[in-house]
Amino acid sequence: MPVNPRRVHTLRAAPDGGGPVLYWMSREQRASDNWGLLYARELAGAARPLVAAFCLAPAFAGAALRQYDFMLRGLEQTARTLAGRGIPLVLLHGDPGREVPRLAARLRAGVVVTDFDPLRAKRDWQARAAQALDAPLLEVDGHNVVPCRIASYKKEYAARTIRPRIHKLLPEFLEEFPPLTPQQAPAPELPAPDWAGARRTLRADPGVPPVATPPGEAAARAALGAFTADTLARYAAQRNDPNAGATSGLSPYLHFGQLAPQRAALDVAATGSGENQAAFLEELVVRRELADNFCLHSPDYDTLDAAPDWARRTLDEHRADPRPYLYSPEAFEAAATHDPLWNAAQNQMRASGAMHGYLRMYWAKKILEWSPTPESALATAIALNDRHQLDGRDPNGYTGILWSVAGLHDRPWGRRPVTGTIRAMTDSGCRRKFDVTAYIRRWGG
Ligand code: FAD
Ligand code: FO1
Repeated sequence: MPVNPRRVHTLRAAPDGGGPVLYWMSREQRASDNWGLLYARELAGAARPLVAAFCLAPAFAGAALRQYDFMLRGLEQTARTLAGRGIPLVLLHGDPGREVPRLAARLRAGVVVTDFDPLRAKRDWQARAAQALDAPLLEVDGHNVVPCRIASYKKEYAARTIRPRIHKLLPEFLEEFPPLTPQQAPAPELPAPDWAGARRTLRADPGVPPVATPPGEAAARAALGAFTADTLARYAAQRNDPNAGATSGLSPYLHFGQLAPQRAALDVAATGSGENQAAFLEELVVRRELADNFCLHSPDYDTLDAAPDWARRTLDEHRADPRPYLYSPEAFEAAATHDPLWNAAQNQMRASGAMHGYLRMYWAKKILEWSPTPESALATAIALNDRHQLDGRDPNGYTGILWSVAGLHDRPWGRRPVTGTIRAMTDSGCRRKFDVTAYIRRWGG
């Protein structure tokens, strides 16, 4: 079954020279359920060699040892799975915008296929690669069930505006994946990945150590299986309770592309069509694809310029309001505020590389209240989220933080000091929702 051509977007048009097909793996770091890899395999057919490559950037958006360790251990597993299909994975390191065209030239690649990714750094890598390549550069959206460029051609205002567009297109795109057939043409002689050597090129802060979450495609599928079998039945009712363990925990696997969101959607949809499935698919498909839509159409996605006008106005109107508490980024990082609940959430993130979604909203909104300016609040929230969270450095993060701090995809609420009409969350509001004392006892506040 051919890959739907509407998942493919041309970044550089040029005649296909007929040489080997190069798949530049970046966002989708998996062998199965990977539309970019499947499309490259389709182009290779029976006669052309297919080569995969991953370029390790020495630094990426504040990623620390925690995130690089998780990613590289997952990539090692993916490389072994690909080798089992006769597809070599070349591990490059340095500037992807330069290293990938160099490999393409060495291989005399006839065409290069890579993953859709709306983040600025990725689009810069792709733009510079496109300039240096002779071969065509094709982008495949392997992250969204409905390709981001197809779901909408503009910045959507809210979930309610993108939802109907996505639901209308699900019958076309929420399809089963074809298997990845083994490579038929003889693969060129290529160096085996030097994982230890690549790790030595990293400039990743060892101060944020690896976490226990098991990385890789197999662990991701096991987590999905455990979710659909045990937790999904509680999802609608308990997903906002940080003590209930009622969410999937899939975000690190989705962020690093070790699991296809479409696989999660297919497996959850296969269990039925009740309120639990609907609630999960709303988050996994509508909310997540809204985040990619936002970052694709708002390249300034990590600044207040990308916030809605009403929100920027209200934050400006309240700039001079006295802050009830003021903390430096260092104090926030050290969980040294007056609020035991906020401190416990910060502790959960530092210790485990994760924070429950409901508390992420509270966590970011309090940073807005207790920072000297909205700009510094945004910078602090992004820096801490990208430094400690396994799933950070993701369109979901920039979108979630802009939603919390600057009303993105939301509407005005009752006016308050400092935060104006930005939706507020309070400790007492949390106490009405879940057992705050139990959560503080567990994570320490
Ligand atoms: P589940 O509830 O099991 O949801 C399944 C999947 O749906 C998630 O893995 C995620 O891919 C998607 N999803 C769920 N909620 C959202 C949402 N609100 N927006 C977009 N997609 C969603 N998510 C990240 O992946 N990386 C981040 O850095 C990140 N930072 C956030 C910061 C703030 C301030 C806020 C409010 C939210 C942030 N989110 C982020 C979104 C959401 O909180 C997480 O995706 C979710 O908590 C991950 O846990 P889970 O996989 O158990 O979620
Ligand atoms: N993508 C790459 O192609 N090369 C990298 O070296 C790389 C490092 C990296 C580190 C942390 C992290 O969270 C993501 C990283 N990514 C890298 C990007 C990742 O593959 C995702 O594409 C984006 O982060 C999400 O859009």
